[in-house]
Amino acid sequence: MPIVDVHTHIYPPTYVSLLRSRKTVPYVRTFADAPDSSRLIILPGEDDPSTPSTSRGRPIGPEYYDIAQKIAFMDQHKIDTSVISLANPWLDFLPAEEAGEAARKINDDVEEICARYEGRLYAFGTLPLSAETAVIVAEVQRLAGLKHMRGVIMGTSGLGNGLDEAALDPVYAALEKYGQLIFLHPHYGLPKEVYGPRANEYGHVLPLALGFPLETTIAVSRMLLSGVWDRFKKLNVLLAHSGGTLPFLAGRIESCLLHDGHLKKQGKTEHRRDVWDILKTNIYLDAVIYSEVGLKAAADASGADRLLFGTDHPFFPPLEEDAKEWHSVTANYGAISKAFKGDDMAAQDVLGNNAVRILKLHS
Ligand code: 5CU
Repeated sequence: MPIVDVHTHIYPPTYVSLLRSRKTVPYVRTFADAPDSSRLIILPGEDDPSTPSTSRGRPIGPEYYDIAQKIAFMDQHKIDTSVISLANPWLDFLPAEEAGEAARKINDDVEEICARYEGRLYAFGTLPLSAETAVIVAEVQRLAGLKHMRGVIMGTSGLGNGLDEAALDPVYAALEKYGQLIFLHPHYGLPKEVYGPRANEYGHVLPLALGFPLETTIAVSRMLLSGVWDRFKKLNVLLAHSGGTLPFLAGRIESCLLHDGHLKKQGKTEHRRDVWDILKTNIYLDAVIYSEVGLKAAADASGADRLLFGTDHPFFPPLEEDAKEWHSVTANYGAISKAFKGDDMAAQDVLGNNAVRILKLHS
């Protein structure tokens, strides 16, 4: 039975060079007080001058860009196949005139990396979302012809105003037409004020544990409310981190909608697909939630046949230098075996069969 990791990132060498050439977030650099260690600074506000340079962002080593390290990690954790994707913030920050060419170069690099490890690697491509719509649509079409591409990874900002912007419709139409799934992944989190004046004392816990999942939840809710899935009934989206908090909050979203007089007057509470229908028809959820409780909510909301194992490698490496196994991986394996205790078939499906079927791997 195959084990397939659908949530696993890479910064290909071309992208790392781009980050090394930059002076504002996102960038990679070394600081004078620690010249031997490069740091990857990507999240909004991560280079705040009040943070010592040696704890800004995260150390970046070859596990972020060297595919041999990804393969070694897969071997170590018994992962047969990985569907790799460029990590955040993708190409969101590039000026319009540079984005199209950068996307083609990075997608070609990733395609070539996959071809080197036939059968072990597939990928989600990257879209030049700051470019003109025609350039984005052309890249969607081009990706559909690349052997190892199985969809696209996207953040929540879309063309700049979020995923409920009508201007995205031609992109959604192209993704639907070419049968390409969106792997929706957070990056921007929540405004830093919500974390309070002591936020610096809590490291990355609040933005990563709560900001990321809430960002995803809000982005998907906006898609739902703006009727994206009423217009694009076959548009499929894989949500990172088991859907943020969507499985837990879907009932509340549906109830708030039904009780909204303003929406009712506009006829928006009827003649629409409800959240539960979309969760079971258009949405897939990764199994990167590290606990049985969250995983069971995801399975209840979308069905065990729509859940896909993931690791988030190379993020969350073990802090112990001699550790071989990554806690982030064993926690996700453990959650699957507990959530599907007594149902080996469902566990196998989540570990790999679902990904093979949904992403048409090995075909
Ligand atoms: O640790 C982090 O900042 C991240 C990140 O930026 N992206 C991701 O996918 N996981 C963790």
